Amino acid sequence: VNLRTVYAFAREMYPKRVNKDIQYGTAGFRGKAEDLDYVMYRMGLLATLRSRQTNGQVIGVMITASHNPEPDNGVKLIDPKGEMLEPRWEKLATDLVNVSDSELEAHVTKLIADENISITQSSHVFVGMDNRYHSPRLLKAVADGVIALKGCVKEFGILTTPMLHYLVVCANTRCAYGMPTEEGYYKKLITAFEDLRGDTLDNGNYKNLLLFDGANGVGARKMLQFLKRMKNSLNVNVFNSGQGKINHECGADYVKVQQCAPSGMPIAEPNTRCVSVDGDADRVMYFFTDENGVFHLLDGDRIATLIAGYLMDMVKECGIELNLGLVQTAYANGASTNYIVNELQIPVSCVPTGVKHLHHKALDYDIGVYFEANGHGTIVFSEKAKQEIKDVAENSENNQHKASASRFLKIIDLINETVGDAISDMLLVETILQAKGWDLKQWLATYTDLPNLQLKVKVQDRNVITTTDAERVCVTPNGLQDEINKVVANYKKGRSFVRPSGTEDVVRVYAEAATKDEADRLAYEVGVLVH
Ligand code: NG1
Ligand code: ZN
Repeated sequence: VNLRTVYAFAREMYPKRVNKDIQYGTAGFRGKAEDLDYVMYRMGLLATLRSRQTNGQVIGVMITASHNPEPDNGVKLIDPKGEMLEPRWEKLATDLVNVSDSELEAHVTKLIADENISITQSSHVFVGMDNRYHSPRLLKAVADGVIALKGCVKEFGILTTPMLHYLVVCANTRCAYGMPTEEGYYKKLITAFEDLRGDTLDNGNYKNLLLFDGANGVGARKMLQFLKRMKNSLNVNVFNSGQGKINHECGADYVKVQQCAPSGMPIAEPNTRCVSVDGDADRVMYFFTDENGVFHLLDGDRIATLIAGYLMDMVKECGIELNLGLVQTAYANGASTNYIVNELQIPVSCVPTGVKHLHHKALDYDIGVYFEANGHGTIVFSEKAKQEIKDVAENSENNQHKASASRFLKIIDLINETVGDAISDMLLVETILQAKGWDLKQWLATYTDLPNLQLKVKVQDRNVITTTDAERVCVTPNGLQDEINKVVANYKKGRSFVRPSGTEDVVRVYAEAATKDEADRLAYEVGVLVH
């Protein structure tokens, strides 16, 4: 590798025009698309080095700004096991992006030496992008970075984020998880779904009709690809399929934060099942409007409780014992946590915001279910769990156990264990609702959410706020937590916390209380304390 060429090329094609330092946050780098070319090129360099350091395993680079507005874009790296980039490398990413053009050469040389990277080791990078109009230009920048260091780059074009995670894992496990192709992904999920679904599509109150809000993002495109390959096993009407602006008044984040239906969808029959995904299809939300025109949201907490309860029953039906746990963040509605602990009697843990924390904690269980309230989550199974279920399916003399275990194996196949996957999660929810014969009203009746509100507060430096106890308690500024406690004490069922966002330059305030009015007031009062 001629390093001189790498930097001459960088300076000429991808100069760093931005002086402000940026940070590899909760979901990689995000910002205005026109400021990101040098970031992408440098992430191409970094992914190549990371691949070399992990003995040539495939590293993923996803170009997306998820639920952000159309002018934004971003980039996140995927580690060999399909997980988010290791924290130490997040720091290396931040440092690499912030050095000046003239420091770049010395910086990379030092990184190679510090990390003991063999420059002759082969290197493989998979790149995917969402459907923003500036994504192809940024994808080329990533590819140029990889090629500059003589790495191998495979461009997959438009993908959902979870598809890229799947592809990385398949490639690094020599196809044990599935075929590392887009077709392989569809085939794995569709085969499992259609086997589970059987021939009788309607069941009880469950009706085979779903309205799908694709957020004008990749989720819509890929859902249409699914439908082309499915045997009418799910009747899906796709809206916001790409004519409008990505995430504009639609998508999972809009529906969750605004607590209303997206635009771009027709007024359906009351109680029709509707679903929204976000711009890169790693989050999912269910909702419906009832006969009185009232909007109801079934969010990530509720999806988690539905899945956890169902899987717990499946474990029992297989006649085995596995420890199943649920992982949430502080944003989980208090009512959902109560329901999990008291009704489902499943252990629950709370971790800091960001999927990597949830995923990591979920691995502590035989079956770990994790979801953020915003609809991002999945289920992970230990090798032990998979083996035990397989044993029952193959060898049990109890026919009922055997049949349940076979069904369980298909459920596992339907789940994208590598990361939260809106379409895979949705197909799982559809499977469970169909099995129970439930409509959304019955699902909603399992518990009642506490009214809540999230606010964003602009401050000079959001990082003066530091937290502990899974972000539920403020450590600094001194005295802030005492003030929050005093305010919260005035509210029945009151709970509130503040933390600096990892993806936006704001402090987030969350509050819940017995009534909507009180939740709103509590949020504003705490917001004032932060200001
Ligand atoms: P920040 O900006 O750190 O709150 C947001 C979401 C996270 C996660 C990331 C990545 C909330 C409150 N926060 O993080 O859950 O999804 O974006 O997309 O929803
Ligand atoms: Zn997303």
